[in-house]
Amino acid sequence: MTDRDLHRLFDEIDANHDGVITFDELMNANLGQPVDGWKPGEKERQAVLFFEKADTHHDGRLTFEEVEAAMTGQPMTGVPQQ
Ligand SMILES: [Ca+2]
Repeated sequence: MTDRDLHRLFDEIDANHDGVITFDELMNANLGQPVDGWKPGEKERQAVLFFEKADTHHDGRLTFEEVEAAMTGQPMTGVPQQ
């Protein structure tokens, strides 16, 4: 994923375009193809895991920098990509 892809993804998830992603925005985002084999509730579980991992400020919101660090710091597992 390039930096440009990441910005596009961030904008897509940031539904109200205030520059931060809330958990609700993450949950409501259409993250593309469902992942094969995900059980009901798996998206929620993965979203919680991703949010907890990415929210290094622990303020309940994800900035672009937090998302970037989470996405590039280690390979994404489970969260579907475009
Ligand atoms: Ca937002």
